[in-house]
Amino acid sequence: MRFGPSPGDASRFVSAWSDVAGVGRDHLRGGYSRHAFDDPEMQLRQWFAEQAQRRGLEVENDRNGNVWAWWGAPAPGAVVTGSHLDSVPGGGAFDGPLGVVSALLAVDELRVRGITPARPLALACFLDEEGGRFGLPCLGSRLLTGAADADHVRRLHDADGMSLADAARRVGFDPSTMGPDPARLATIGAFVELHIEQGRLLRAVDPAAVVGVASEIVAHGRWRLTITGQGNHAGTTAPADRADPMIPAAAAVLAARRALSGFDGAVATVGRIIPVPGGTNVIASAVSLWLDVRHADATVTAAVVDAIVADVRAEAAAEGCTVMVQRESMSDRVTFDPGLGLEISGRLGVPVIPTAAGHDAGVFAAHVPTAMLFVRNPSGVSHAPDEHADAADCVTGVQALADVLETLVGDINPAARHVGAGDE
Ligand code: HGY
Ligand code: MN
Ligand code: MN
Repeated sequence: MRFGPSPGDASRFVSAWSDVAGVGRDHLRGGYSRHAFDDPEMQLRQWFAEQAQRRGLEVENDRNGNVWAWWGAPAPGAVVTGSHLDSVPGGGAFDGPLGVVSALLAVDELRVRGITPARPLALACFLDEEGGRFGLPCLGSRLLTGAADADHVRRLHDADGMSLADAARRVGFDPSTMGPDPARLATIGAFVELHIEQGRLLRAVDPAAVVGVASEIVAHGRWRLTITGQGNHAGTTAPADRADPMIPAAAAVLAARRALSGFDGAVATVGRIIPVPGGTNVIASAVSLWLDVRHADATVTAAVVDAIVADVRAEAAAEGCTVMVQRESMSDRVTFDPGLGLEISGRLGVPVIPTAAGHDAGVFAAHVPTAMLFVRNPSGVSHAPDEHADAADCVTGVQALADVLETLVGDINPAARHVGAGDE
């Protein structure tokens, strides 16, 4: 089997990529802002459905806002591949869409190879993987597998106060259908997600490796801290008369970094902080901030959060403020199917690496044999406009995905295969 780009593949990738590259550009933040059920994400869903239909795939929306495209009638043992179309605010182009575009092109590659799958093959785009709009990541895969409560999800709201249910209805999706989908889950025989690598581990393990296979995802979660003080005038309020929630909030930001010295391998981030009312000449009355904390071990992740919160509470008490802590999401450490991962790594001759990034594949891993393919990211930068993967590497990723899918779906009539262009 061919394993390396050919001109035909590269131009096909560049053409497909150019279709999505302009959708959802964020001219204020840079990069892309594509969020659950917003116009850019809906535009990408539409593009995906059209591309799938052009390939003769049967497109359907499931009860949880995920989109599926079937090659062959849905049936137990189906092989599923896909990712997400939404981004973080001001995110990169590749995180999510690379897995979706690669899945479409992998179907083309299988056809070039003359494969007719012996098992159903489905391409899928999952709702709100980043949690960028409603705060709960991997929303579509969590709902499908029963890892998120549908009533709680329907009540989630975005920064403008719109509920997920209303946002869904606005685009013609009935949120009342949301809930576990055991029948669909039972059809999935294996799930494979291709994703741009986030971080630079692949290069550290093998500088020549273009593709890697995921071994695990570290434990990670999100905590919202709401710090309440006393709103007041920035000029006429003496320091002794202040209960300024920004002071404990500042402590939280610094504590997130300081806490790591006590926990090897942990990371903690405050990337989002919202003062109320947010006036330049106003002492805030309240501040909401979000902690993103990750470590291979969930108990260490919890210990890091406790250490940070203890610092914040001490600072808040000194400032006359109160602190409320809400855990918004938690994902335990996930180990991907070792057999599948090693089989893929051996077949492709590529390294196996862990990741600290969450994925829908991490949700499915608890239910079905699941694997992830990473495509080299030279800078390692992700969740930022500079995120980038070279087209040639993306094409190699498509071929690797096609190799994996070919192995998993089999061929209904191998004897009838013609030698596809470039097959050796
Ligand atoms: O946040 C994450 O780890 C993933 O990129 N959604
Ligand atoms: Mn992401
Ligand atoms: Mn992603």
